[in-house]
Amino acid sequence: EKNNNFYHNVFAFSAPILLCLYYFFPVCKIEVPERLTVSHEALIKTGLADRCISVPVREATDADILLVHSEEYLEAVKKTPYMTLEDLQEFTLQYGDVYFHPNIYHCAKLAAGAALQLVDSVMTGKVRNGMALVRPPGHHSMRSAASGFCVFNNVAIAAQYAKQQYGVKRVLIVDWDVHHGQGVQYCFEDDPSVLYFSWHRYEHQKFWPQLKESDYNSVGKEKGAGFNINVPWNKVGMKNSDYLSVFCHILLPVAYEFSPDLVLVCAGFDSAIGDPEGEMCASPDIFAHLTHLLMNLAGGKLCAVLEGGYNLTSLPQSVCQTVQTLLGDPAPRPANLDGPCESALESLHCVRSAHRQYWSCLKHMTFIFTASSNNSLLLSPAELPTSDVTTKRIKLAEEEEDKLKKVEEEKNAEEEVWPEPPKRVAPAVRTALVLPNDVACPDGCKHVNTSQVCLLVLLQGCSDVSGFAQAVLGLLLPLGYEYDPSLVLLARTPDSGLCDSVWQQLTGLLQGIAQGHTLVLMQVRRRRRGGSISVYLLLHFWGGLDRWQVF
Ligand code: Q6P
Ligand code: ZN
Repeated sequence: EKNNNFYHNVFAFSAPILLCLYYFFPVCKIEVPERLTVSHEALIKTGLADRCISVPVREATDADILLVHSEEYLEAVKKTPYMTLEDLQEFTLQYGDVYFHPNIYHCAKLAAGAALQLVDSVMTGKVRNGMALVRPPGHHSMRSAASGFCVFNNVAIAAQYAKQQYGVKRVLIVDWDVHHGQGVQYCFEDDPSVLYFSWHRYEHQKFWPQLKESDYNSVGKEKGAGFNINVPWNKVGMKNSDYLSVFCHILLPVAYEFSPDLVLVCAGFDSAIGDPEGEMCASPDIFAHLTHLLMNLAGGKLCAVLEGGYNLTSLPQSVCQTVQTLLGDPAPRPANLDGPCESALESLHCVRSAHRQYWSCLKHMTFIFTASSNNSLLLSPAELPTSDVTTKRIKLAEEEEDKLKKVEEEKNAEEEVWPEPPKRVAPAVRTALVLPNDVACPDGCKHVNTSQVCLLVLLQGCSDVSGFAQAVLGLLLPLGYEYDPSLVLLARTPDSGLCDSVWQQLTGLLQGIAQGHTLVLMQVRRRRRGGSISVYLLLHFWGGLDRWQVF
């Protein structure tokens, strides 16, 4: 069968043993094979699977696994297929929130091997990017310990492998799973060649795995100081705006300054709405935007590897949003964005403060940051909470709130509902180029004949990284997202002061807005007077559109 490999770790469980294991380890009852089957079925049903190349899976070798794990641990896991149920139970009990099935060693080798096959495919240029749907997940497992459903650290192994096999100098790992991948953090804490970013439900250390080192002040050690970024969520119910704020004001500026050669994503979808672990409120289509925003880094080399995600409705929806974006389809218009909530704003501020000594893009705090009160994705300095005062006060207030919340939760234990993400459409021709009649059309572009070329100049230069971070990531992008236009109009003149790479990033990033409806106007010759009149005419001409964004 075509997807034989894919199903290896789906069908391998035999029911009686599985039942026994669940009986002994009830916390693991959400990590079910259906997570993969429903995700795969959704990819087939939406036609997305057909548009992907299927990469065969292999088992990770001992050498691969030893890139991250100790020999003792590997040898111990190797014995698990031969253990009696009793021995398995005992073996499992030395770790937290994990179970060992007799077949899990085999599956874990396939899961790590799948991530490596994906890295190979991307690094050799066989594919531009991709996603590996695997079980068991990996980001909690440590050098010598299993943890949180994880046996081998798939993504950490993939990062080490990319460095070793392809001489990759800098790897960015983005962990959008709702749990902290402490295994990844420990692995690269003192390594400046791997930048690890994780946001996670934390609730002031009350949420699993309840580690002090999951907080924002764990920034990495020694040479790796500044290369570990933790964004703790101290409340549940975080929404799309909170996620986008953290991307715009923390992750993206730092990622651009870091300038990775490869992006790996610990793609857990327990950070989506409806998930019993995360209890967050972000809609599945937010993953289209998170993916899009990362696809402009590392020349588009991105490997996403499944981690968590336990709601069997929002998981497949989120997987589809991610894969469809990887395939290049424009992201859907994000609905109802406003600013981050107060708790997210506090986390944001703490993280930026902890990291400003390491990243020049975070040094200028001047105009960024606002006012949760005016509810904007744009942040300004005026109403920043001061962290020492707030932490204690907030903690106290939260304990009270928690009590109330418990009562409320018990009252409405109903299932959460959210609208299914609307069908995303992509025009068959992605880009049209309108050229003066005497200019030859480059390969890959469709020539549209027209007699008129309009012109618009609005953006003035920012060619250094921190200027870019401030102007584009901290200002334009949040502004664009919040305004939610139906068309983005970009203009470039020879004297704009923008170098090609900045221009390329700019156009790429802004295509996440307005469903990718982007109109770029480039001036070839020097500007003549009357440019603004053409702009006016153009805007008038498209007056039927409801909203505009002009950059
Ligand atoms: C959660 C363990 C927590 C009990 C508290 C890569 C994926 C994951 C695993 C979460 C383990 N139990 N309610 O692992 O991060 O989603
Ligand atoms: Zn998780």
